[in-house]
Amino acid sequence: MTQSNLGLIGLAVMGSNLARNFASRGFRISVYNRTNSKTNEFIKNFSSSAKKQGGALVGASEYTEFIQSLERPRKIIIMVKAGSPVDGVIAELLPHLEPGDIVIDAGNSFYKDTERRFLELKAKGLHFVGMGVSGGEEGALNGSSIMLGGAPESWRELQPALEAIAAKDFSGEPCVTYVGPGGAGHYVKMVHNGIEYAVMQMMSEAYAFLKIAYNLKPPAIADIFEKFSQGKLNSFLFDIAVPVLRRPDDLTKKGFLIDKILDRAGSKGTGAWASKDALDRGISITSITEAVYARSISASKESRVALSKLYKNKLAPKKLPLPKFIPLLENALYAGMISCYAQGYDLIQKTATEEKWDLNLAEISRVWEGGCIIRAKLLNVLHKAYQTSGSKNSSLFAVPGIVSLMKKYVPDLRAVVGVVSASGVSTPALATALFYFQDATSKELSANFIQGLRDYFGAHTYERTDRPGNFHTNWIS
Ligand code: NBP
Repeated sequence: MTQSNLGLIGLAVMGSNLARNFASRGFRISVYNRTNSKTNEFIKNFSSSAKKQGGALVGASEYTEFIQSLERPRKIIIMVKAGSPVDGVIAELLPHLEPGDIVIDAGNSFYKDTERRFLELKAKGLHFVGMGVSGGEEGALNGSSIMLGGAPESWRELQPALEAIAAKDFSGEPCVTYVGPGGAGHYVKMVHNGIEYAVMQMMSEAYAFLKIAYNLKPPAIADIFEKFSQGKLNSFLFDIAVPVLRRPDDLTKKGFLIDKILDRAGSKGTGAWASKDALDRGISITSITEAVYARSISASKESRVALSKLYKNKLAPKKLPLPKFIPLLENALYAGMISCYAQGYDLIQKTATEEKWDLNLAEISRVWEGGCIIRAKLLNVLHKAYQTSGSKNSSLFAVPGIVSLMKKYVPDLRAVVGVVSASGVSTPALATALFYFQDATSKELSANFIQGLRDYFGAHTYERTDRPGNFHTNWIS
């Protein structure tokens, strides 16, 4: 019997598209799903096209059959709901596996779960890989951005197959990389998702201001965003913003769909994971966390509506003529997004140091150039800036190519935050992007004042600027 190159468990949106992607690149892949009818349906729908593309999809209704169909060492991708289902699948697989087999969790698992699973399987002579995959349904089918964590030998074993299915970066290279051991791949994917939250929040702040202060209708905002996407803000998210804003409401046949969508944002929690982890590690990722909070406050629609009746007096919009404001906004978003990447990269660096991961921020920027939700021209700028500087892990604000950009665009970020705030529209992500930049690049902050207060009420001591040591003052005498 011809054996399959790979196995995949979980035939929902991501798993089925990933399996089709492998098959379309000539791989033979066995698939299994808990609910067997989905496996049968999948094979019925896609096996003949897979064959035409030079690959093969093989359905299995039981684990024994599934395992026996795989070549050794077995490479098994799990693409099921994150959390306990992953542990459940691993437990079911274990009796069938042999030392050297590789189990790959390609879902959005929390990196600490990945670290635990890595160690548990290592103790049994098995390899466990935590693989961050970004790009949603379309990416899974046509090419995602892939961040792999695990043992280097697992990477070497999987590299050819993953390179075949990954998206391409700006130079045509596959958007897949070995990030580091254990949970490193899922960690970097978690930070990617946090950045995704912040970028979307900044875009929604720009949308809100154009809508409220300039009274622009969705297609007019779409025109502005379309121009942005043709320039330095070129990105997947600005590209898809245009059809989202232009879509008429098919249901009522009146107006635009965006105006009918309830202003309550959902989330799967990965942004909050990044924020909690940053708090634990003492790293500031304010724009990411503000984006998480913005979704939280959006969820309390009823309370917002009730309170809005008590506070009707919004400030009058103070605005510049639109043609003057648009280039400022474009520059502000650009600087804000760089600041947001700097926050995410600071978190990655701190974690890499604490966990002893040898991460490379040029390479991480590179694999985000294609396939993933945050793919953008800016990622190529960050990748090249790190590469040219030769420093793979310094603060983004210290990288020479970025210093000049921030010097050029931060004044416009400052102007936009001022104008928008004064008009009564909230800009939590953009404002904190500015504050983060200002604080991270400030010689002096106001923390001396905090230390004075802390020493007064709690004798917490303080350090002095003119001599070493810890000091306490008896403030009351
Ligand atoms: P879902 O997250 O919706 O999970 C559905 C799959 O999990 C089905 O195959 C289901 O089998 C299986 N499953 C469940 Br639920 N519990 C199971 C259990 N106890 N044992 C075995 N199988 C179980 O699928 P998805 O949207 O394709 O996402 C898969 C992973 O990829 C998730 O971790 C997700 O966060 C991540 N991800 C998703 C996207 C996206 O755009 N959707 C993007 C990037 C990453 P059944 O058919 O028998 O119910």
